Amino acid sequence: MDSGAELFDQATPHGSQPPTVPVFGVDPYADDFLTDPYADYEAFRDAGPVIRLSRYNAYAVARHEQVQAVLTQPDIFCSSAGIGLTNFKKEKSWRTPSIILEADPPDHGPKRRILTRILSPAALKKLREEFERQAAFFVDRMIEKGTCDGIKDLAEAYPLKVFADAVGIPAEGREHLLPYGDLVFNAFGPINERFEKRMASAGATMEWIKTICSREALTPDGFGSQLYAAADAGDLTEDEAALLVRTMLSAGLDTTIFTLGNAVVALARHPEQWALLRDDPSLARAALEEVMRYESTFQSFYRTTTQPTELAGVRIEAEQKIWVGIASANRDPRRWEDPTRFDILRRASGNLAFGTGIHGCVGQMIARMEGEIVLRTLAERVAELVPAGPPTIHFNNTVRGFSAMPLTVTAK
Ligand code: OVM
Repeated sequence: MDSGAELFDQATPHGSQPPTVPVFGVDPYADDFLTDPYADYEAFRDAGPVIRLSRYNAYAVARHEQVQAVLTQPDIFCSSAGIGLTNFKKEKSWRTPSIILEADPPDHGPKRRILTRILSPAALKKLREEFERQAAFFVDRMIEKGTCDGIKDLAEAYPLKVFADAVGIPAEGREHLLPYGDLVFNAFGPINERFEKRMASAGATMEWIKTICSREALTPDGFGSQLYAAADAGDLTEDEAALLVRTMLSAGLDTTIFTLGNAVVALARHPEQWALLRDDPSLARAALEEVMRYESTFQSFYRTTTQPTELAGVRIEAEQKIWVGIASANRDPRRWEDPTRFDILRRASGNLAFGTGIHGCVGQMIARMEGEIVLRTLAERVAELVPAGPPTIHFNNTVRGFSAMPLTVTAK
């Protein structure tokens, strides 16, 4: 792929020396880019601390240092103009904006605190035993089958059972959750043909999501009902409670599903790393962290400048979209030793897969709990975990993952 940079002179209002911003014409949402984005990310990082993506009229940061800098200055690099390419201040979004993800202070904090409380360590502790039981069930079923699909039989099946149960969604209609998540994450890129095609067949899915976020649709004991309890306590309006149920369903499935899938694919492709985990299941937590660094599910999104600013010596005007390459930051050799190596023994913490700053993933504890339990259960129960065919990539503008991974598994 040709992703060579050209140079872009910055305007010089006061005759000072203009830094040049490298310009890339490549489409980071094209199938061939998404199939293997990592060489292009390297070119982005090597060209400079701030570059331009001319096709989308956006700036971009691909190095760990600048990604972190953007995410920790939410007053300058805001979320309320949307975290995709659509600028909510100028164009209408495909759905009502999220009241947490796509909000800035002071609106953001109170909503964030409610989710933090519902997803607290004490709340998660009550779920752990059931999450472990379900992991054992799905892993044992894979072993019984012998030849199975690591994506359908485990990575998709597990969160669709345990997380949807935890939110309090009925079993019926859960097949809409993945197509809905697919729309949400496609919309964090451009509204391109990939988005439009899937939106065109999503009528029933959009309807189902709307009804399932209502008070009446939810079981009495789940996270969803707790959001309505917050409404009853006067901390949220009824509409806000529904929108935060929608947030849980938007943010809590595709993310964990693709991450579990990326873990299975990475372990199946690196038998020596699988052997390390199998021989010491207590490495599950570290293995999950390395999967998130090595093959970050949420690859990229945007921030929008609220004012003229300077980043790494580069002047950026107000109202500019900035592509934030978190998956690229997680492979930046300026931050990681031998970043292209999948190594579950490395210290992968400090990776930006969950973001960082005020919008850092509020669900990261339940996500880590799911991931750790699944990887530990695999390590405890499975001896051989061997590819029975190549994985099939699932193309999405923003999340990276697979739709199939044929496997042969044997009992330990
Ligand atoms: C939301 C939302 C949707 C997708 C992801 C996310 C990663 C949040 O609707 O609030 O966080």
